[in-house]
Amino acid sequence: MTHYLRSLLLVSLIAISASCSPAFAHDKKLDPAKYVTHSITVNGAVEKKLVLRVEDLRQFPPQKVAELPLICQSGANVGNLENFKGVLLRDILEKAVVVSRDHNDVKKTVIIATASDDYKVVFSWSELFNSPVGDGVMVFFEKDGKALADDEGRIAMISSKDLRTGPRHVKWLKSIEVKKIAD
Ligand SMILES: Nc1nc2c(c(=O)[nH]1)N[C@H]1C(S)=C(S)[C@@H](COP(=O)(O)O)O[C@H]1N2
Ligand SMILES: [Mo]
Repeated sequence: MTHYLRSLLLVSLIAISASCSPAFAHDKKLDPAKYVTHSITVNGAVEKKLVLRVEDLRQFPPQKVAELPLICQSGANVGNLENFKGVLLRDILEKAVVVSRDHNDVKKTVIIATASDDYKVVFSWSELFNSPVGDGVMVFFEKDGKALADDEGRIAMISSKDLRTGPRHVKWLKSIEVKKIAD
């Protein structure tokens, strides 16, 4: 193997092993309290903008999950989510009412979930409203009957039917934005 190939391999291995905890993640692990959110906003292409605190989330039909393994994008098991309670993202979006001027608009619409550390994940409208994935996308606020600890904030999100559940486990959830991304 050439020297070049060997360094390339080494660099890729380092990148892969660090992919679950980039350098700036240190700060989040040491001082998670400053990322904690107490409410989420629902905005963008919706008829009613919402600001939802934990008390408001409790008004939606409750969803409970007993146990869910958290699998990082790399395939590594990074723990379990146990005994948690939340509500369907679909139910929240139904309350906000996704704007749809044309019959085909929703098919070009995505939902962007953003955390206070600016971590973002997207869902398509079709994934949430027209696929089994939607049954597992939850905004959650309770674990073992208690409020979420600082390492997740008071409000977080999970897509429990994903093959790898780590990436769309959004800690410190801050906002849900609805956006039509194609004309
Ligand atoms: N807000 C926020 N949520 C996040 C992340 C992040 O950087 N910020 N990382 C994701 C990834 S890639 C994984 S595997 C899980 C677990 O991350 P941890 O190992 O940093 O706890 O959280 C997910 N949720
Ligand atoms: Mo990850």
